[in-house]
Amino acid sequence: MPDIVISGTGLYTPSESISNKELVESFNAYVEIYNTEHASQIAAGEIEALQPSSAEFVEKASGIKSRYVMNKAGIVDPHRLAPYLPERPNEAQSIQCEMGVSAAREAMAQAGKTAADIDAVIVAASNMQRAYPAMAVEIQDALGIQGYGFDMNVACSSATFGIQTAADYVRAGNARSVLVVSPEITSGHLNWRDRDSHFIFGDVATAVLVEDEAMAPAQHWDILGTKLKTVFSNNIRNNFGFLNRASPEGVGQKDKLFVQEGRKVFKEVVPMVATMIIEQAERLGIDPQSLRRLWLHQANAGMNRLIAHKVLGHEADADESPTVLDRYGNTSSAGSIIAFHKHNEDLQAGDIGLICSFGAGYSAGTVFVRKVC
Ligand code: CO8
Repeated sequence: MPDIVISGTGLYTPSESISNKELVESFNAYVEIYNTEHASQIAAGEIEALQPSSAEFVEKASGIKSRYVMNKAGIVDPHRLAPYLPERPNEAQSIQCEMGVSAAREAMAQAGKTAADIDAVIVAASNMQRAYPAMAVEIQDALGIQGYGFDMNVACSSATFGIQTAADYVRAGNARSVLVVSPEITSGHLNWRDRDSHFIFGDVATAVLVEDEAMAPAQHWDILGTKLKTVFSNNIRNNFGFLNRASPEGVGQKDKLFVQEGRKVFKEVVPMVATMIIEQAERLGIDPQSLRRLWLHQANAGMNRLIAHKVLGHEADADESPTVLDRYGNTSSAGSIIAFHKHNEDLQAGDIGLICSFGAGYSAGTVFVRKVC
């Protein structure tokens, strides 16, 4: 059976970003407009006045300071609070394809690979911009890759589920080199008018190249073991779909955009993920406390602090559990891959670390990796 490795990673970061201050200013302008327009109903007790948001609360509750987005103008317009992402003609490259291709090219370049070396493309992300043709097939075509491609969605855990799926294809001999691409346009599915969640997400794309070690470059990461878990929960949900459409404003149809019970998610997911990591480490004969670095899903700084503490047995510092949440926000499945991509070069050969994701489903995925050379 082949040994399976990560031989390259790539990242596409949008050019525009929104600070907490900018976001809260436009949200609060919207609140003022809404409350003024509905003053008589509010005074009559028919509806409740909207409450302003606070940049201090956002940073304290989540650890997020800013987020990258594909379109800033629409999101910070208090009369709109939603990105302008116009539909493109079918003949034009679609936006998720454009982002994914950019990340994929970097991963391929890092591994010294051309399209001819790659057998399959998996697009693993929380939201696809259309039902079909699969985003993966468009990305495959744009890169000039033969073979096959398909999309999969396990919300924030999509990338780690994609990595295990890719590893399984290589292990089974169905492919030797598989690109796992995660173009996350979370801004299209976030209710920017919801005070409880308007600050959470950002846009980005990542790519991971999973290969048979025999064809990998000298510098790569061995995949020591992967483990996936899902437990049904309604605490994070989005009912958008071909049977249920969202209005651009998301008003009156809140469940057609992202909704969550954030407190419950926090409380239920932390122990589930920490236990899963510790059990899987022990199964692989790895002392969890000896893990050199944790590249955790980037949803909330407090969650990551608690999970890292439970796994390592002490408060983790930024070197042991790096964060990208402050600048990127929650980028769904891409979060742990961004952390890995940006914070792995300084590790030494033989160092063992963990890429871990968790989110809606509930879902969680672990990928234990060891640096080679
Ligand atoms: N400004 C000021 N005050 C606020 C604000 C605000 N914006 N929002 C809430 N408050 C107030 C509340 O009203 C409340 O006041 P009071 O105590 O008087 O009632 C107080 O602040 C506390 O509110 P919360 O309980 O909501 O605040 P928390 O401390 O729990 O923090 C978080 C909220 C940050 C959401 C936190 O609960 C959290 O991060 N939980 C985990 C969330 C998580 O990990 N979710 C996973 C989502 S990712 C996923 O899997 C989905 C993938 C799909 C991606 C596509 C996306 C579009």
